[in-house]
Amino acid sequence: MIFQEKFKKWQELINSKLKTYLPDPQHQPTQLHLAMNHSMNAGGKRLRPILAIAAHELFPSDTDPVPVGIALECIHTYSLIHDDLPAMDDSDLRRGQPTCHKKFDEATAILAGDAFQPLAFEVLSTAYGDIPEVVVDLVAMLASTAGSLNLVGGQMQDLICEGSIPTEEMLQYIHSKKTAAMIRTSLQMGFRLGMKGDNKEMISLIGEVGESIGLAFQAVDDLLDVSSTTSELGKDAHRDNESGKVTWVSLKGEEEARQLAYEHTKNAEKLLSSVGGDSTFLVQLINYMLKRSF
Ligand code: GRG
Repeated sequence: MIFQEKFKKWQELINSKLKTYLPDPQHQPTQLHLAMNHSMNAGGKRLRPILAIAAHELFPSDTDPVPVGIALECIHTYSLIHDDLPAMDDSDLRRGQPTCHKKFDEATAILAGDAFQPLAFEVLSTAYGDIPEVVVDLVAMLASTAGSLNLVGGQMQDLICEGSIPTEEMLQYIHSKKTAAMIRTSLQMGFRLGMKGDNKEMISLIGEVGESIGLAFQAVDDLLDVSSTTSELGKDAHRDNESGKVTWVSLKGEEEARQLAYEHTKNAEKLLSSVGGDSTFLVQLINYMLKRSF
């Protein structure tokens, strides 16, 4: 199957499975559940779930990787809802739709984001309840990635640095925590499902692959922010400059940011060759992420 068809097939499967996990807006409080459905179904690319699925394909098992993808997308969507809030990025548009607080209100958006966090862990513990050692690992991986040493910490540091010029090391720290951590854990969680027993070395190696993919992804995101329009991106374009956010593009220029994205992608490919297994789809996916236009 050609890459695009396979990517679309997984996107559609994730979207249809998401419907079975999202709370029905008929349940009280309707407004909260409508808000969760609005943000989740607004049209995300589902890259993190598909990365998890691609990592599972390296050494596939009979265990379904889709619930791992759903859990990742719950944490990712919560982080986008909260990032868009007036106290953070104050954005009007996300995934081509009004942001959660614009469509509903601020309190509803905060609570919708909050509700996605336990939902992620509920999905993992119910879907893989018959393999408790796997649930324990998946929960530990996702919880640590979502926490103050990764996603939340990266976001905090990003806010602290707004309006100042961070060092290259600081910028790399922010991107590693805010963006790459979720991509790293997507690969590790998908890979974990196919692993026989505990193999810390392989998990760490696949984590390095994810770190490189994540840093490439952020550099591409920064390039798209300056070169694309709001309607192409489905979110407010030129936001980094307006909010005084320093990126690789503003720090080093577009050419260097493009080169950085390329080098991180090639490094990920190189590391992947030491992991082994069937990396065809994952290699195609990371090159698609490098060339993406939205
Ligand atoms: C609020 C705890 C907390 C964290 C927020 C996700 C995030 C951290 C900030 C969003 C702003 C941003 C540009 C982050 C870096 C790149 C990124 C995560 C982009 C969005 O991911 P995509 O392009 O989005 O995969 P879709 O909508 O396709 O899922």
